[in-house]
Amino acid sequence: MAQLPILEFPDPRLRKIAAPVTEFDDGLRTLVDNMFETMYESEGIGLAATQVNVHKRLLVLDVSEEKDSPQVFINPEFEVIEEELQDYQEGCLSVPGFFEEVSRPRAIRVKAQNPHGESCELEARGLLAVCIQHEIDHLNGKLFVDYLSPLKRQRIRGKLEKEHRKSA
Ligand code: GNR
Ligand code: NI
Repeated sequence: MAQLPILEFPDPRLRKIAAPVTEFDDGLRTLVDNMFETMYESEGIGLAATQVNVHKRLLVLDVSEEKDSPQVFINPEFEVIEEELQDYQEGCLSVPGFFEEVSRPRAIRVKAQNPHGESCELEARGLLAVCIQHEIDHLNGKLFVDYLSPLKRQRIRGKLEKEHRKSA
């Protein structure tokens, strides 16, 4: 297994739209393993392929306390089943150090495939619903900072660019 580098805002590669996964092969399963290692080592609760510069429609997550419930979603799609919004203080491994409230529909139905190409479906609410929507946004080139005011987004951008210059 290998840990993969994570792209950070405002890297333009985070804006790419990911393409559907079509090959359910060993290469895909290796990518999934490496994404889990990267997510757990970074202490994230989710990771989209976009964040590791792979522009394919897959994400991994584990929202359990014990970190013993890995879930993989390939070619995920969702529909809102409860329009009522829930606010959650979101963070992102691609926007390190910043946490801001985002409102999203509180319950969704998700359709996806597993690493063998089999279809699965589930209903999600609470943190799981937040995380799946956050990750699917990544696959569509969208970040949680896009929900903030332009001023807040600009300040975060400026601070991260300064960090990147320091470490370059
Ligand atoms: O680790 C993460 N925590 C988190 C907290 C609130 C809402 C969403 C998330 S996802 C984030 C990991 C990440 O960046 N996934 O894309
Ligand atoms: Ni994220």
